[in-house]
Amino acid sequence: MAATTQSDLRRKIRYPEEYTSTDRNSPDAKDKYGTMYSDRMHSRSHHSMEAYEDEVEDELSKVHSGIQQRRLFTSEQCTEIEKKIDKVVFLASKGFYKQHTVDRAPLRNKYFFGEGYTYGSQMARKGPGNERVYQKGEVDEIPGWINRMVVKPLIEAKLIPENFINSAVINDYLPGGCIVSHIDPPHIFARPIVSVSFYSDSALSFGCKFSFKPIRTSKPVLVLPISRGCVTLLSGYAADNITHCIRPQDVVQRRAVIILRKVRDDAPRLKPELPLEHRELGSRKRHMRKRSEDSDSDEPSRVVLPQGSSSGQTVARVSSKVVCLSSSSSQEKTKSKSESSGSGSDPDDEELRREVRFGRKFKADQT
Ligand SMILES: O=C(O)CCC(=O)C(=O)O
Repeated sequence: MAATTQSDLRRKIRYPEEYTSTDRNSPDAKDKYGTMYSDRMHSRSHHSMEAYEDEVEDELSKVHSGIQQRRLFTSEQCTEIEKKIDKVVFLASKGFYKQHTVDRAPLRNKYFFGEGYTYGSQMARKGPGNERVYQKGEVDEIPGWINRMVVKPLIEAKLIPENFINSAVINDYLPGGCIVSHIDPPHIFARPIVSVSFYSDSALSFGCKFSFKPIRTSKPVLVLPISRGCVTLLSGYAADNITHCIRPQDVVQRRAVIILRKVRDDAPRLKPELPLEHRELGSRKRHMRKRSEDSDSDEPSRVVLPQGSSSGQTVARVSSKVVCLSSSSSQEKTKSKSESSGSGSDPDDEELRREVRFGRKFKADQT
């Protein structure tokens, strides 16, 4: 899907004026989005062009070799899954998930299921390699519908092995929402990184630098269309040696993605939460630390790419995932009011129980 061939690329680098397509899904969609190559080309003398073309081709083919895409879900299936996502959003808005399940920001919310981890301004120690997985049970279980409606078809299509996925994250973006350039921490997540897109089409950009106030992005190495219902798998170079991001300009309508990953068995975990009697003090301390961390949240924590991974671009010392277009100090964490779901209980039943509880509470609030 959407892969530009090598000979296309060579011609395109040499004669960019021939490529004026505006169709996002055409092989020439990169012209519309604008990649870094057209800019770099203009500053090259003719004799260095050949070497440059080789360099470009080499990096692009390495990125492409780590990307697999499949249109797996029909529009009707997407609609059913989108209704389930709406339900998650509704339940979260009523405070029925655990604290670490929900991470809110003005233009994108995240819902962690199965496993959750610290990233961006939540990290006690910033920097790549310092991300930590929460203790088991600190986020809600993967809802039954995600396993049935999303994971199962991926297993049946032989895109992932059975029992591989133990973490599901829903990102829900409003127009202009984004995820800054990052590499999914390799000490936390096994490869491939699997994602399925919903509600609207967008684009995943590779090798792009963000700057803030106002938010801007440099031209990416590759802009990969990700359409509604499409599955994207990242592994190898595309997952480990080049960053990926969602640029604000590529979210023009509400969009959601379900990211399915395997948290490695040896992924480092945070220490268990303080015992209940110390929680109040502990959570106040956490809150205070977070606010002071947030004061520098314009300068997000950094991920350093392996050397030489960005084909001559100032090697992307790129931001790890942070909230875009606003300081994360305004993030409002939803405090869970739900009881913890008993281990081994069916997550769908738990979901239903929550709704019943909510219905009762709602009635009580009305009277
Ligand atoms: O929205 C997407 O498709 C990508 C999101 C992503 O890379 C992430 O949340 O780690």
